[in-house]
Amino acid sequence: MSRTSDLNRKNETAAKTDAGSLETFDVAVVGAGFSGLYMLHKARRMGLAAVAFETGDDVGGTWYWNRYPGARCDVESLFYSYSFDRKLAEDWDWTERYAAQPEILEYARHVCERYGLRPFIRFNSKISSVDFIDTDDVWRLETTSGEVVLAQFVVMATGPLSVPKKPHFKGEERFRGEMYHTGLWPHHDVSFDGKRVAVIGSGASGIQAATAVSPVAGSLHVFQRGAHYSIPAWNRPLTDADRTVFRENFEDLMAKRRQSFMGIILDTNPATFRKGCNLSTEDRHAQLESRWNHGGLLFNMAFSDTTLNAETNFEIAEFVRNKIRLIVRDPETADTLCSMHFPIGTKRTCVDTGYYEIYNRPNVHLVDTRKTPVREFTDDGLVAGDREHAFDVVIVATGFDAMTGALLAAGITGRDGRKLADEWKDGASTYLGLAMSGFPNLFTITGPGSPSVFTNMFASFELHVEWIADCIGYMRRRNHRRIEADRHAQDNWTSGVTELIEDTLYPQADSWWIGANVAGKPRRFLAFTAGHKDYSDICRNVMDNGYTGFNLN
Ligand code: N01
Repeated sequence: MSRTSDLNRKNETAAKTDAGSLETFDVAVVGAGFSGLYMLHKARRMGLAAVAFETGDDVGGTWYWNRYPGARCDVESLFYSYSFDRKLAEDWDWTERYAAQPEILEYARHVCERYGLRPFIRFNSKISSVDFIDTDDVWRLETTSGEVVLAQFVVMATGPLSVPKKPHFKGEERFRGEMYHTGLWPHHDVSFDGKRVAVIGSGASGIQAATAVSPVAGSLHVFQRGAHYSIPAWNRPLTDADRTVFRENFEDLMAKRRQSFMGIILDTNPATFRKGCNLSTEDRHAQLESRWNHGGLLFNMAFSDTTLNAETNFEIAEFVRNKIRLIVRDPETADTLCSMHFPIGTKRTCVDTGYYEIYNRPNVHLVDTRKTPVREFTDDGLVAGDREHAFDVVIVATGFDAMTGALLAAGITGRDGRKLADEWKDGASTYLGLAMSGFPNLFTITGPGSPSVFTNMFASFELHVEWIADCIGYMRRRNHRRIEADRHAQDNWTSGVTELIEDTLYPQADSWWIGANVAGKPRRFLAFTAGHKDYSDICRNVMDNGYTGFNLN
């Protein structure tokens, strides 16, 4: 749409606003995943007129869309939960150490019903434009079906991993079998029984899907472009005793989560959390062995210099490669699984439930697409290198346009006709990952420049929701109509986020954290890496000092 017709439409809306003909809210929340649900609940508890828009026909966000076989969380369920209501924790029984997607989706539904949120969510409502009307200090939101509402505040709860990245493979239209992206998995049952199955991609989604499908598929080919590091989850059922200990210590544990580096409780006491380079080889090995046996994401936190010191990092990576070689019997397959091209921890480490073990099954094959790239699809399958493979089902697990994809897709235009897409053409820039200069009264939950995907998302988004709610409350009490990030504060924040990784190993990886997985996306690190606690302290200071770095009118 041209700038002139944009302005005409806005003027028309302004006139309608005067006439009071459009529904008007205090707060419009975009997205009804876990962060959107909490934002909606919080706003309603404050007595605000709030509404949420959700593309899907149910709540759950990422857990609504990513319903592929094997999907489960990589943060322990007890902590991958809300902390704002002890009674909610008392009434909900997680069944496994790492919950599977159906249970997590059920938790989202339970929360939605428990707090009576469903009537305030508009389902099947994808937001296509979000425009600021300067004259009225109000946002105009429009859905793809033409519904229009106005809101004083907009909260983008669109999630950092919600826009699937699906490459177009030459000839894929010809393929007569079934093809599904993990991030857009269908709602009907997909059978793999005895079928010839391919998985393209070996990040967290590909690893989980391949593991789940391997025992039932007739044959499974995993097409691996880049090898990823994966650590065992050692998933197990939770016992009554686990849940009782958690509930009895709920406040203390959740306070520790808030004070932690990753939103996951971790011993960062300098006496025990030490640099690997200061330890003996034996001590390093003992520490790694103990972390491996504990499993999960905390493996990378064995030492405080994992992503700072190349030698420490190499030793950790070698430890993982040696474990893979012990598990996988075929040496050539093990070599391919060990051919990582980046330091461990500089792409999100995967957490698995028997992934490497699947390669000992006779029906499972690994194809190294660095040697034999996927060239094209055929009627019956695909050609990799010179070889044609026939498949009944192809699972595409090629990731997401992370952190910025959903925000840009919402078509956000701020004051003076500024388009977010133009503002971010050289890379995303925010203040605190929460707000942007030129976009008054619009907040981004776990936006680029916040710890977000570097942490347990529940800890991250609870912090943001509570900060946003406090800010709106503050504005109401003081009769402020507008809050907007100061340009200078935003520039400083964005360069600070970049500086944090300058002396680290992160720039060595072509990760989605840095935007490298999407062709043409500006390469800029998209998360704050100094930890959840430091970040929370900064946000609190900003608030306690009357919203420093923001302009309030
Ligand atoms: O995506 P990815 P994901 N041709 O980008 C390959 C979260 N998550 O959906 O490594 C062939 O990590 C690509 O190859 P390479 C979690 O934060 C969490 O798996 O770029 N291959 C890679 O192997 C995670 O980090 C859970 O060389 C292509 C894979 O596809 C994030 O989501 C579960 C290709 C993409 O890996 C993303 O994970 C699942 C192409 N054209 C996801 N393009 C939990 O456990 C890409 N690839 C909670």
